[in-house]
Amino acid sequence: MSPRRSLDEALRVYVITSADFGRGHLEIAEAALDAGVRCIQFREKRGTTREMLHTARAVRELTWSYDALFIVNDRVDIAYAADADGVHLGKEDMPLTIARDMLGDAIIGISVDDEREAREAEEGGADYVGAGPVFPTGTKEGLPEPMGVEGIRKIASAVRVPVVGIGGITGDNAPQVIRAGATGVAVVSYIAAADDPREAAKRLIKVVMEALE
Ligand code: TZP
Ligand code: MG
Repeated sequence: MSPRRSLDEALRVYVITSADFGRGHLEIAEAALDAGVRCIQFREKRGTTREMLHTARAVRELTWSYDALFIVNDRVDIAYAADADGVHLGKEDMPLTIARDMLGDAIIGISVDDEREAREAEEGGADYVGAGPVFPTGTKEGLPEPMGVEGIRKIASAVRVPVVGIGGITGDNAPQVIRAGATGVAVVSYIAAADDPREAAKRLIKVVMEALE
């Protein structure tokens, strides 16, 4: 399998852990991995660096045991120290070129709002782009207006790197995001706040795979 193809496949259902919904990072990651998810992002904005590193390492170990990718949100230092496969960066985080110098050939994902930003990220060497919010979401504050599936369609036709849709994605609307050209969907609350996170992840995988057929 080419590296590109295996990244595409790992990104189909991309589960982001968050401790904001009453469950811990490990519990969320384990439910998702057990359901068949192949890419976990550790997203934690609170606590000390030591605490973050401790939890990130535990999630890293778990992802290894499932042969899944492990990506750290925002923090290049934590990604490096936890031996992550990569990092996901937004506009307020380490610039892409510097992160690339620091992390070598690790996976670097960049958040983008539109086609112009997506092209810039691709030209700068991003491995994938995260595009959103696709739909309204309460999970993150200060976001621009939802881009809808049309926003995904425009971004996916502007770049060759994988496009991962994010924001308000559920088992009901994920197929539209995939059919608009996204390689995969990234979710926080659909898994972290689910009654049964494992079942939610299984459902998401199922509908995404069906939408690709
Ligand atoms: N970036 C854009 S939307 C978003 C982030 C981190 C939140 C996604 O969370 P949810 O719960 O899947 O809508
Ligand atoms: Mg960020």
